[in-house]
Amino acid sequence: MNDDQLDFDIVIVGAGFAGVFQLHKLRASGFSVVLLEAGSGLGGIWHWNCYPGARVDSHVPVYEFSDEDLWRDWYWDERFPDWKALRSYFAYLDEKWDLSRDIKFDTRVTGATWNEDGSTWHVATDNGDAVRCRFMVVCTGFASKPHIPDFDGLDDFRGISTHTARWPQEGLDMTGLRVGIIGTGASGVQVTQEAAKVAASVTVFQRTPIMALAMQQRALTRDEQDHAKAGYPAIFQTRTETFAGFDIIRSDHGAFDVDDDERRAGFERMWQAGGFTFWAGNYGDVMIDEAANRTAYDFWRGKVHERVNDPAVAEILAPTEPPHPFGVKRPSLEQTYYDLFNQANVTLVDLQANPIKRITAAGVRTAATEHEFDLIVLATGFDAVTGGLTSIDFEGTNGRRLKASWAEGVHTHLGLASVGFPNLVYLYGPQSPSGFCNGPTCAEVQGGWVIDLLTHLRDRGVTRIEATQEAEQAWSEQVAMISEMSLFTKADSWYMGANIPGKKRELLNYPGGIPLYADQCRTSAANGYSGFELAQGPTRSTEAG
Ligand code: NA7
Repeated sequence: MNDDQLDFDIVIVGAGFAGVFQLHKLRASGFSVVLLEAGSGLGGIWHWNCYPGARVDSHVPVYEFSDEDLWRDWYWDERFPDWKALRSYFAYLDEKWDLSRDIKFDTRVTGATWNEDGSTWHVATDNGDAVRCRFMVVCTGFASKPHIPDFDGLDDFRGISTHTARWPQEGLDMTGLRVGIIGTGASGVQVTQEAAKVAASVTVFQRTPIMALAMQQRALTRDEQDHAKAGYPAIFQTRTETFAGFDIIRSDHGAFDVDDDERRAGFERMWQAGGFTFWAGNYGDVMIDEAANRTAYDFWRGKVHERVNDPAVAEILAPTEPPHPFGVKRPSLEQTYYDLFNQANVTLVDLQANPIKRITAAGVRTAATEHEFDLIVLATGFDAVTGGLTSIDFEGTNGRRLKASWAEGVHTHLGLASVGFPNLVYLYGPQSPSGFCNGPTCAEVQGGWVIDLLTHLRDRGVTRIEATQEAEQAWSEQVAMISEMSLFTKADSWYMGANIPGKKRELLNYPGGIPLYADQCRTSAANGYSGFELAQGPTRSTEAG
């Protein structure tokens, strides 16, 4: 390779929904593209997540691509598919879109350096491969960096300990084991439901109660899916018109527009619909008005208390006073979670009353006692939204580092690009709707915009694009302004970066919803990509293209 040549027009990082969509579309548009993926297979988080019970909280058919050529012949077995079904879906995508031929697996991008003279990125990987490209599209998702708390003594534990996202790919049988599960987010709830079926004992360590909603899981037949497919185009359209990219419409009514009986009946209908309906389809003011929010909380609490026999345990799971408003920390979906606490082999430890002191050789020592385990499951979440990006050592203009640049808080334009990092776009990143948005919706809405952008630049011979300082500032102000109007700031959540010690507390995602977000992306494009500086630089050719 000589200095005038690039290896590829575009390097994509990550083979989850966002990355494979980019690969498929960019290749079809004639770009030379390679996708670098740290894992050994497709799927992003669904490559890593294989703990028992791992499944998506989005219902069929919203968690798949809208391309009819895909969904026409694809069938799911359950309304909320598990990780095995999702891996099969990615295998199907590979077959239909012939993805793997342009993917380098087991290749973790460790750093990338901007070369101003050539308007190129030089990408470094952990296996020594280096790649030179014009543009980078980083699709590392919001949950690619597991968070393992700094517990004293974690290395002393003589049993097995694993983070949910690093569950052994060959499997780990919990039958007959004494299992400790730390964390009660979506992963903790799911793994607890499976552990309770087979383990000798399950001890759940809860720091903050999860407001888990009824999944209302059920099997799906091929016939009913064939019948439903006539409505898929409308569902996929609706997905782009709702706040969170689902086909669930929030009510036009406020919680107090109706009387108590009618409100309860409304809540019950949402509950029976299952999934995120009670969250995304609730009364219009539930996410912005604390009194309205409290009515939803109290209904949810009543549902939990109906199922848990011991009132003291029920009170820990669903306290009289909410730890934070309902829905401002991500709810999980559950099937049997609350019933399990009636089983003799399941114990709940309230870490508020009884914090973890240290991990010992035998298990977990809290202020009150030592619990002995064969397996400790760390369902402790992720350095969400930014962790995947800041784990890569991006060096932009004048030696600027992305991680350092965001140390005092994130700043982006459209949640897609940052000053000092030309020709670099990231999908599902900070200040985009990502954390609030159904994955495939975001992959298509944001991803489609990126494909149009890259095509526009190529067609006009533009070799350098960078967000402007003014645009970045305006976007950050907009995110801050909308978040002040919401209740999101009232919880210590990964939405707020508050789950990681030392991370700046701020709303990490765009809280204005998909339609408003997409509108502003479209306006920028219609104005020749306002908020970005476009320049024609030196011409380079690719070896591949
Ligand atoms: P989450 O939702 O971030 O949950 C992590 C859980 O781990 C949560 O209950 C935390 O309690 C708990 N946690 C984290 N650190 C500690 C320490 N140090 N001690 C005790 N407990 C701790 O991660 P998930 O993997 O469940 O889900 C991530 C996303 O994936 C989810 O939102 C979906 O979008 C899919 P806390 O609530 O912080 O008190």
